[in-house]
Amino acid sequence: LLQKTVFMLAIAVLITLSSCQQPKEEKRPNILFIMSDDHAYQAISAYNDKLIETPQIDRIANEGILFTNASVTNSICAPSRATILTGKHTHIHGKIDNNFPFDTTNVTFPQILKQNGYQTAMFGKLHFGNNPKGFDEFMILPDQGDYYNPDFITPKGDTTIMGYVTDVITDLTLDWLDTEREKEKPFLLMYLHKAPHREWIPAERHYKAFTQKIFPEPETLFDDYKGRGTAAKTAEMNLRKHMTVSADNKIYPEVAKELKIVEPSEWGFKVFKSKYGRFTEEQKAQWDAVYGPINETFKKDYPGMTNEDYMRWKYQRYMQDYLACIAAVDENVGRVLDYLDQNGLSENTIVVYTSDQGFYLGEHGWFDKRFIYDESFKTPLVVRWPAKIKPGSVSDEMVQNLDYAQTFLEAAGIKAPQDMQGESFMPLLTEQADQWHRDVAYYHYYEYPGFHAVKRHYGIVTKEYKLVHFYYDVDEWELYDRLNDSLELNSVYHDPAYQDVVDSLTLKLYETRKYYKDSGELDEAYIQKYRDRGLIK
Ligand code: SGN
Ligand code: CA
Repeated sequence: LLQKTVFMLAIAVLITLSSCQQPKEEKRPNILFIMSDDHAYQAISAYNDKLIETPQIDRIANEGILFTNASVTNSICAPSRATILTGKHTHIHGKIDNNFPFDTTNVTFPQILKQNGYQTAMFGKLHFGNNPKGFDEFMILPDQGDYYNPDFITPKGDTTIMGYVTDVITDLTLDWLDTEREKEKPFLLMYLHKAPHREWIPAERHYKAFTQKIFPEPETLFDDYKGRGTAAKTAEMNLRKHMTVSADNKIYPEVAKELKIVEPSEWGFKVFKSKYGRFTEEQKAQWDAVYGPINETFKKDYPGMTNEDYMRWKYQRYMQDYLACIAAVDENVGRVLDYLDQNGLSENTIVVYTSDQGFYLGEHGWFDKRFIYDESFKTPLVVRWPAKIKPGSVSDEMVQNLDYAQTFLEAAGIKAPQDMQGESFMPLLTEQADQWHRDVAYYHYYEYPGFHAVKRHYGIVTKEYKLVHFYYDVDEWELYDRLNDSLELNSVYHDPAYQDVVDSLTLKLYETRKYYKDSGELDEAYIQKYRDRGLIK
């Protein structure tokens, strides 16, 4: 008996020792990456509640961390998405604009997670011109997708689902969680909204309330661009001049024609007809019931409107529909958060809410994005991970969409490939800000000539300054003092008082371009690609 007891004791000691030497492996987190399309941080109440309340997105911020200085490396859809997936700048992964397909020989973080035992799925907008790699399951919108009764591309073929796109993408996401999720594996779920992308068509349940609201105007609605360079003056994204009264502002083409309004082109009428044409008879009736009376009022008011009145009217129409789209996004985000709670998944799931870039909500008289100026350079970012992040945290560090790949890989305990160019922001999630190093964010925009005519430019942004070089058909520099001119109304590049800043930042820009392997030769090579495509001579 004694022998047996000693033997059992020895076994017990051995087991205890070995479990001490190898601490219990931490369970790898799930990742729920929620991204909407063109959602401005100005339209999230966790950032600012003057336009809309977004209680569900705010929940992520309140129970996690809010980043006040998150940005993108190139403020346009597909390039941003390619940067998110590869952890590389656009000049490296090659998806510099929305035009040509993504090069699928690039290695993406979902592929790496999948190889390491994650279950992976993607639902919603990708906009790559080809299918995503590294996903066990996907259902994506073709190109920009449609708001009503959207088509989807799936590995098994194409399909159309009746309903409102934001609800439909959420249904697909919840259905996957409920019926496809393999409970023994961690998951990466990319839940990607089309909303609130142009032409801002809300869900029927939000038509009425939002079309009756009046929203505060931004103080730069009537910006004359005096303190800026040529690019701001020639961009084609002015609400009055470039927003279409039909497709964008929902005036029937026949009403616009009767009033002799000349659209930016016949294209506005064409887009209206194709979008309206997708509605079922019932959806048309619901639309007409609310937008019909708006058309009637507009018919009466338009002849007496000054340019200024028309600008103001356009701003209100724009905000009413744009923000109504966000109301549906917010509600649906709430459905998914509730699912996580109800299924015991919240604690160890990293939930990210962000947008593929920022957006102008009438600031500087604009809509759209593309510029390095704040509203489009910055993007919303809130992250929740109860197992690690202290609730109610706020960070003003300059994280970028470049950083997700390395952040998620680190969270999953996987070493990131050497050639990824971002920096894991895990230290910022875990109160170790001293382990975070970026003091300069690099930016490069290419899609010119193109939609909205925003000139090619690159630049660097620090917490204090922004230095920008516009090139190709101009050679202009701008410098903004971010602390003293937060609206970015006056470039001080030529102000002698800033000469030292210009000198040191020019050097910093040169070093940053070198560090990220960008260069004048590469700029020239990408211009040549535009020539090869026949987009320029
Ligand atoms: C469409 C829009 C543009 C928008 C681009 C890119 N026009 O072409 O206003 O800038 O998409 O947007 S539309 O009348 O067809 O809606 S992105 O988010 O995909 O980059
Ligand atoms: Ca976008």
